[in-house]
Amino acid sequence: MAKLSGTYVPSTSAWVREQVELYERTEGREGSTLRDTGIPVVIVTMRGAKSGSIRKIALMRVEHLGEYALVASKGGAPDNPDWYHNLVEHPDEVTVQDGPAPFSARVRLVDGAEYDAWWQRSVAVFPQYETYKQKTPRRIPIFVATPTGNSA
Ligand code: F42
Repeated sequence: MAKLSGTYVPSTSAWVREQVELYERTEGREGSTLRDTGIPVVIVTMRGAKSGSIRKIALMRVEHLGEYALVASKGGAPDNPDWYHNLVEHPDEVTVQDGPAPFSARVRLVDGAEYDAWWQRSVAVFPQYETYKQKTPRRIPIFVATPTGNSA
């Protein structure tokens, strides 16, 4: 099972912290959807850009041919989520959990036609992303997480 070393500092957002905890404790049997929408989520673990601590978030599960889109929507807020900076700073220190155990991944920001393709896939999973897009002048960044194969 892939694991990042360091001190875990939970999100300051209670509903997220609790979902992460439930998902991990039950190996994805519980806490695996966004509230009662029935839409699946994944758990992303990363290294903090400033603290160097271990940070965890839940994101909508947007998977295609083994890769995952990590959509930095933050509900259409004017600013990027804090975790955006973590992935920019430490793209190789990421795990994704989509089921019983996390796997190591490398993330990259996507642009151009690749961005458009992943945006379509993301909206197909979670149409609310389109509403978020209308809410903010910010272009919502998308990282793509590619498994690195060492699920140690
Ligand atoms: N958020 C999305 O953006 N997209 C989604 O698709 C999504 C789906 C989703 C599904 C279920 C669920 O429970 C939550 C979901 N969320 C989704 C919310 C997501 O999990 C995050 O909570 C949200 O995107 C906000 O992320 P955030 O990183 O801004 O979290 C804040 C609340 C936070 O915890 N801030 C911490 C704090 O102390 O204020 C700092 C976190 C951090 O990473 N700090 C870095 C560090 O070094 O430790 C520094 C970061 C920097 O600014 O350099």
